[in-house]
Amino acid sequence: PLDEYDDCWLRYDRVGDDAPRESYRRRCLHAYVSTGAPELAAVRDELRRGIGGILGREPHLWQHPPRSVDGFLAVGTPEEMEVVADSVDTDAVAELADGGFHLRATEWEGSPVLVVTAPTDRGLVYGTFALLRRLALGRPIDDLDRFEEPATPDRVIDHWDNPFRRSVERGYAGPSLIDVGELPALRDRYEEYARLLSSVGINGVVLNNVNTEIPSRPSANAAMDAFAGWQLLATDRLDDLAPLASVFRRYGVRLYLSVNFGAPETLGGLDTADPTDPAVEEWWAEKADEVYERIPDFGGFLVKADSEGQPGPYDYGADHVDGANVLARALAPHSGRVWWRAFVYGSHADRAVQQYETFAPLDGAFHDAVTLQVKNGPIDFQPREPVSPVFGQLPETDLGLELQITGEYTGQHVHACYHVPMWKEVLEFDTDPEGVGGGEGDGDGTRVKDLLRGPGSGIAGVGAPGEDPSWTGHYLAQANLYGFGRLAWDPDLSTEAITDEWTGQTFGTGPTVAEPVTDVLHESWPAVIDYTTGGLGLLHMMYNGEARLENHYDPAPEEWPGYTGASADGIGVDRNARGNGYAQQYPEAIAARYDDPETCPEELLLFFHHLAWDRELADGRTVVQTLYDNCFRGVARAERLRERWRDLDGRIDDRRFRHVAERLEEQVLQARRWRDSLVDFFYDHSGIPDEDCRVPRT
Ligand code: GCW
Repeated sequence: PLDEYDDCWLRYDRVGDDAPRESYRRRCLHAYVSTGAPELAAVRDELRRGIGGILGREPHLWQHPPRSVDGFLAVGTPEEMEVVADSVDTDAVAELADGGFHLRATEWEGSPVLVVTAPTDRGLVYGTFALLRRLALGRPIDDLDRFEEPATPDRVIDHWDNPFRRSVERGYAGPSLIDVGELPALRDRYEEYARLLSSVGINGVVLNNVNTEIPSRPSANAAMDAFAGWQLLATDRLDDLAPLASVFRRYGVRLYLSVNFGAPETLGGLDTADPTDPAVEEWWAEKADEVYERIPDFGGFLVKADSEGQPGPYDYGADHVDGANVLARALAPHSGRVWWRAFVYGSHADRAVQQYETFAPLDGAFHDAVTLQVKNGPIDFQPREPVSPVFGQLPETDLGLELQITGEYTGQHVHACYHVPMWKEVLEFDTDPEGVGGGEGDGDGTRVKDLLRGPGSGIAGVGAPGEDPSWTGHYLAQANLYGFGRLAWDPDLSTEAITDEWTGQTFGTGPTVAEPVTDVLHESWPAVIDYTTGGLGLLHMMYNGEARLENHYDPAPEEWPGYTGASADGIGVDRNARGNGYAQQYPEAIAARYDDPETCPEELLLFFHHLAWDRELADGRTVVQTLYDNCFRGVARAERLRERWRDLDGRIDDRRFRHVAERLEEQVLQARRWRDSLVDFFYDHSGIPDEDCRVPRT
């Protein structure tokens, strides 16, 4: 039925003959699960659903080791369960990071046993999901001996949901998934959502938009606007959140809130929110106490300050350290954290330069409980950007990488666009190729992923899910939610490995299904880059429009001349030594590479350089010809996505087949619109026709 939520990658379809079903049955149809914390109830439920689906029979659950049967599954900590303690290296288990787990197939009193263990209850949940993933993918279990732990402590999803009107900024899957206005009443889907998040290792949810008030936006319904996100910190609202926090807690997921920096005034009635004022300090400390009385495992506050109309320390003559630290001092006694966003711009002609300039001088001054949350690129979630120079250059600051799961600039879930390869590019970026910071050098210094491993660091992913039964609007966009979690857990995973996992669990492991799905995913990002940017590092040619919820979709290359630098003599922006010096914000080796058009990677060329239209690139084609060719290539790629998907007709369920097929049809039309708009724009400025006579268009 249409109102039922899609199971996404937790379908647990019956595995086929090619899976080692006999050993699955032997080791999983009887399960001895510890009865400890609330998380263990989640483990039992998941085993029923998972094993029940995969093997067609629910496991028998035991409260003690089942000696009468030939093989069983044991889930618990070594302290609680003797079977476990007997079967594993308990010291190695004790050393695992929070969330880490150990899976081991062995024998106990002569019978086969499969152990899922961990030092914490959260780890048992992750271990259970990891085991079920293996089974769903038909992978062997008889030699299992695997230790896993998350690479980064906090793996958080940031909702940009506006309570209580339930709109989602940059959301393309209907209204808010969580109806905060209806709390404390709960809906079944909250638990389903917690399962999805936990199954990929996400351990935090920020409930509301970082825009906690939208003061400048006139609304037809002023009464609704009055209920902006800043009100969630009100005492009675906090009461309402506690039951929701309990649902998430069963799955090891903590709640966070975006807070408004002006809250001491707007909510507390003080006459200032100046972070250096003792009354303000006290207000935040008391507020934090109130939160933790109700939600003992609360994650912390996320703050967008001094950015796009949100209040911040600058309003009081203070700086970002003052601002972040006053909140940190309030949260630290409860082990909570402040995620302070670096997305601050407005005082420079080119916003790319501002974040590094603002935050580099503050390195070392932030409280230990502050995580500086930095978008992957210096502009704003464009289809492709260089990695922000903040990464690698604030050694004394805990960093959180902010990625966008939702497709604000990548087709808004009408278009398919798989973000995992883009995120891999970011995570693998070497911030210190010469090893100046003590790394190994020669292209193997400190990668972005290495910066996110320590305590206090983390990864945040913006949005995607909504009330739509598909969760994400486009079924293929589920792959981005999945991939985000998996990469946050283990950034060393390859794109291919993640695609295999997602595709196998979501559509099935057989090649006739897995190969077309994989091809579509893998070709989608290159397609979107080509037709929305021309593939040489241009960006933000999207229509801005009036309504925030609708913009950034259509092509409008003329709208933001500052981003393209298009003129009669050439195109691109001199973010280099001849221009605004952005390239020079990077360490020397990187700066040198970007500063010279000969060594600058072609896919970023026009991000860093304003070049003549007829300048020749490495393969002998001119800049403008390459732009034309890439735009046409983008449409050809979009058409291939559509064709390849057709191979799945009759091989997957009709509902998902048709839903995606329709969107790919639309994607082709939109790709052509984009191409036409871009090539016209390039031609209008350059006056140079296409060598293949496609432009000017007739
Ligand atoms: O790019 C902008 C988005 C805004 C968003 C902002 C931010 C939440 O278009 O919708 O506001 O980034 O990240 O703060």
